[in-house]
Amino acid sequence: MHEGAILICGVGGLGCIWADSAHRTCPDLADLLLIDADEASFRGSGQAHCLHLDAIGDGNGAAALPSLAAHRLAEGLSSMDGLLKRAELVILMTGLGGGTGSGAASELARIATSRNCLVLSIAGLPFAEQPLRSAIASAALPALEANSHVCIHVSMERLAWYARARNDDWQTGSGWIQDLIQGLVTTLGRVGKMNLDLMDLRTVVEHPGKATLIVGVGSISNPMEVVEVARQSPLANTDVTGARGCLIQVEGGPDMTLSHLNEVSESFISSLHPDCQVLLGARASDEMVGRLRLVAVVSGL
Ligand SMILES: Nc1nc2c(ncn2[C@@H]2O[C@H](COP(=O)(O)OP(=O)(O)OP(=O)(O)O)[C@@H](O)[C@H]2O)c(=O)[nH]1
Ligand SMILES: [Mg+2]
Repeated sequence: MHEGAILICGVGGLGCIWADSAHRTCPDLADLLLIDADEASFRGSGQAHCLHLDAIGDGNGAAALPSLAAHRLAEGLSSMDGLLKRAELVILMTGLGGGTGSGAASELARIATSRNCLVLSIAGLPFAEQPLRSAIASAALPALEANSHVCIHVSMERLAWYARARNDDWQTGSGWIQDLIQGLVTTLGRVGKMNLDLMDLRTVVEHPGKATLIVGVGSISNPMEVVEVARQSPLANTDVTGARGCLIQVEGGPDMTLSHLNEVSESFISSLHPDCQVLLGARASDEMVGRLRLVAVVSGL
């Protein structure tokens, strides 16, 4: 594994599905850690490091209580010491509202932060018609936010709506989570024309205030549409107007020109604060031919 390692980590059933499908977009650039009480979450993920939280050993996922899950995580994580030691950036994904994710995710974030990792969390929030799950999620969210450098809320409702529009599956993140992670990991894990790295990410997330992540993908023939898609990515209540910090990466194929790059980045930046600190990166790769992707970390909200 490479220097300055990126660790993609799924906690709980849904978190493991998201993490696994995101990792498939960039298997050579990041490690994968799956954590759940239910062993079924580890099936089919050949490359994953797996942490099974079922201390009793009945294999059925008996971590129904968040507090129990947090406790088991702290115990079990010692076996993953090397993995955490290597990681500089932890991208943590979880669906809140069950036992495992709601309990163990914030504990993992706390441990990773205390070891000087940059922690970026993606938290799925339950559907409105799940009142009990919603209450568990609301109780769990503050600790996850407090222990993460960036914590994005993803409304599952919005994800489901988005998935229908894209004819995709919401449980795997409707393509949106994969795009986001692929964009972020290739931005940070590979050398581009204008290179952004983890130091840049740290600089941006250190602006006081909230931070969020944005991604948009589209055809190179319509750069403005890419910006529009990015502005509508399925996050709960995100308004980036007036942001003070922004790391923005534009990716395309060898057919991407400087004018594509300018059009996308300037249009996006125009909605931020006039004094916003902007770090801009760009990268061309063969697999992006005919397409453009915008990935931004926006902070100081
Ligand atoms: N409607 C619906 N919601 C789901 C489904 N699967 C997961 N969710 C949502 O995703 C959240 C997290 O679910 P999981 O990831 O399965 O929970 P977990 O962390 O594994 O927790 P435990 O299984 O209780 O230990 C739930 O609160 C639900 O809101 C599903 O099949 N249908
Ligand atoms: Mg589960």
